[in-house]
Amino acid sequence: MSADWDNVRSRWESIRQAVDGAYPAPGDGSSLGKGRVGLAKNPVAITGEAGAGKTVLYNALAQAIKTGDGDSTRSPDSEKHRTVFRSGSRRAQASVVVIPGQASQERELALSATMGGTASPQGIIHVVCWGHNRTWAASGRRAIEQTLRAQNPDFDEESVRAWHLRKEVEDFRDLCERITEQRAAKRLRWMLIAVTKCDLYWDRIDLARDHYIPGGAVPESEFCTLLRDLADETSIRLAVLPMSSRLIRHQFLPRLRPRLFQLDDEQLGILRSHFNSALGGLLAERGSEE
Ligand SMILES: Nc1nc2c(ncn2[C@@H]2O[C@H](COP(=O)(O)OP(=O)(O)OP(=O)(O)O)[C@@H](O)[C@H]2O)c(=O)[nH]1
Ligand SMILES: [Mg+2]
Repeated sequence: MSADWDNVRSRWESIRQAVDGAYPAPGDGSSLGKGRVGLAKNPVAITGEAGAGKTVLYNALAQAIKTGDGDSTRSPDSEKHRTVFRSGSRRAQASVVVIPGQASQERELALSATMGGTASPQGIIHVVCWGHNRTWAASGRRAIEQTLRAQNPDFDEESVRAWHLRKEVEDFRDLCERITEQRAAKRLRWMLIAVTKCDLYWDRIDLARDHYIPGGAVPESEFCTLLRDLADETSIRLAVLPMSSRLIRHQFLPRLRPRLFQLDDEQLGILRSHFNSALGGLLAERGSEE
C-alpha cells in the first residue's frame, strides 16, 4: 500500500497553524489514564534512539508531568504500562512498552521480545527529535566531541545535530528491516512517527517536516526513503506528527550554546491534544474500543 503523503503533510500543516494561532485545538481532553490489569489489549511499543524523548513523551501522554517536575533520566530497562486511553467519550485500553534507546543486551532482548511472535505490537510510536537527542553520560558527550573535532575543529550545534541524525536514520533502518525483511511485528497495523521536541526548533519546523515526510525536499532525506519503502512494502497505516512533551532547554555539548525552547504552555497543549486525538483514532480502529 502506498501512503498518501499529501494527506500526511496537510495534517502536519493544520497542527502547525493551530500552534501558530490560526485554528483552535480539538477540545476533547484526550488522555491516557491508569488501566485495570487484565487482558493485554492494543499492545503499543514506543521506540527510538537514546535521549530522543520516549519516556517523557509517554509521561506527557499519561499527563504525568507537571510544570516544575524534575528532569528525566536514562532508562536502562523497558518501561511497561497498562493504560486506558480516553479520547472524548471513547475509551480504549492499551498496554504500552517503552524500549530503552541505548544499545544494550536489554534493548535487544526487549526489541526481539516485543516485536516477535504473539507479543507483536499493533502499533508503534517511533520517537525522533531532529537531532536534539540528550546524551546521558559525560563519557558519551566527550566521545561525540572528539569525533566531531577530528572532522572539523570548528564544529558547532549543527554538527552535533547531524551526528545524531545519522544515528537516528540507522536506528530507523534497523526497525524497518525488522518489520519488512525479518517479518517481525506480524500484528502491526500502524506506526506513528512522533517528531518530538518541536519546541526546540519551531523556527525551522518546515525543514523538520521535510526531513520526516516524503514529497517535500529534493533530494529526499534517507529517512523519507525508508518511510516510503515501508509504505510501499507493507499495509501499515503511517502518520507523522509534530510533538513536544515538555519545555526544557537543550545542551548540545558542554561548550556549545544551549538551545532555548520557543513555545509556551498553551502551544504545548495544542500539540499534545492533536497528538492525543490522532493516537486515539489509531487505537480505536477495528474493534479495540471498550
Ligand atoms: N525541550 C524538550 N526537551 C525534551 C522533550 N522531550 C524530552 N525532552 C528532554 O530530552 C531528554 C531525554 O528524554 P527521555 O524521554 O528521558 O529520553 P528517552 O528516549 O526515554 O531516552 P532513553 O531512556 O535513553 O531511551 C530529557 O532531558 C528530557 O527532558 C521535549 O518535547 N522538549
Ligand atoms: Mg527513557
